Amino acid sequence: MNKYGYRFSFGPWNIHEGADPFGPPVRPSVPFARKLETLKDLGFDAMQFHDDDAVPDLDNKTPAQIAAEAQAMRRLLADHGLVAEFVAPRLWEHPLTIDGAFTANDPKARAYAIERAKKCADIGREMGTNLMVLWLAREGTYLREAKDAVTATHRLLEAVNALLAYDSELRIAIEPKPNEPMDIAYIPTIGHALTIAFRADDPARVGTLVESAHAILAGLDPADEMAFALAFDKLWSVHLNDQNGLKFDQDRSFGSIDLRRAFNQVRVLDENRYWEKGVVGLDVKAIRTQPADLATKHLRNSLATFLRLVEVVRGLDRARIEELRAARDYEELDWLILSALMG
Ligand code: GLO
Ligand code: MG
Repeated sequence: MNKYGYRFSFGPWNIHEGADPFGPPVRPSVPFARKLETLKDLGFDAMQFHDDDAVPDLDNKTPAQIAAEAQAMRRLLADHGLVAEFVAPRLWEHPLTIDGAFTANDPKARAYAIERAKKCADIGREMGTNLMVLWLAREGTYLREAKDAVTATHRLLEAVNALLAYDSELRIAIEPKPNEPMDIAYIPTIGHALTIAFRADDPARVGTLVESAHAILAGLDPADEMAFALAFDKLWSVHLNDQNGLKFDQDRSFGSIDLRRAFNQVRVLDENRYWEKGVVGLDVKAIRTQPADLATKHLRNSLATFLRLVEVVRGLDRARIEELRAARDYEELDWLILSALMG
């Protein structure tokens, strides 16, 4: 933890091999143990997990094996003074989930998805976290007519309810994303996620995770998406990163494209005491050209940018801002913010 009280996390997928849809990996795989060392060395506090990051090949393991491996992972983290922030079911790689998991037309696929997510809840419990993140990767369509969108929406709500009923301690944070891999996803924004949350059987146990790039891809401002969730005490995690326009999900270093947009995310988080509510997750990836031995700087930069922006936010002249708001002198307010950012 740093002097501001924030805790930081990233996932094993944030140190990656650099493959893209048109080219193979360009960096060797980094063993999990080294990723853990890097996390610690860079000053992070927690690791984010997919279920199979913690228990590889879990579909072919017994409940006892799954529990034993999850416990071993918890001990490994504890040996490094670390914890798991959340565990997320990876519902987008199995052949059964080609056309969706909870919203697939095929009942076998839907049953698999629920069973897999229950196993993920078991893993979380063994690893000492009750937070499950649902990134609903394949819950959408390439072709509008392929699924009934009303039925699909109800199926998502039913899946959330099934998980809440399965584990009475479980908390679910829905991570919206408007597209990729699907053409159009069913839960594209925080408003969609919150509707599911408030209609769930136990609304107190369903919240959200806002990822900067996902909000930008939806044509929205990530700071306002965060603020909307914060207004209802529903921002339980964030995936900070950056995104250069409406194209593929880039997961660029936080603040590296639009510093003002990053500043406003930090401002909203800091003004609402986010450090008391959740972990600052970074979902960033090194650009493909970065040599292997230098491919952790995106994490270092993103964390440092966040902390520098906390300093900027806390150094703002609040009384002056109120004066400028009252006078509607937004050009002067603009200059105040720009001057703070330029140092
Ligand atoms: C992809 C998502 C993905 C999730 C992760 C945790 O676009 O951002 O990285 O955050 O799988 O659920
Ligand atoms: Mg994410």
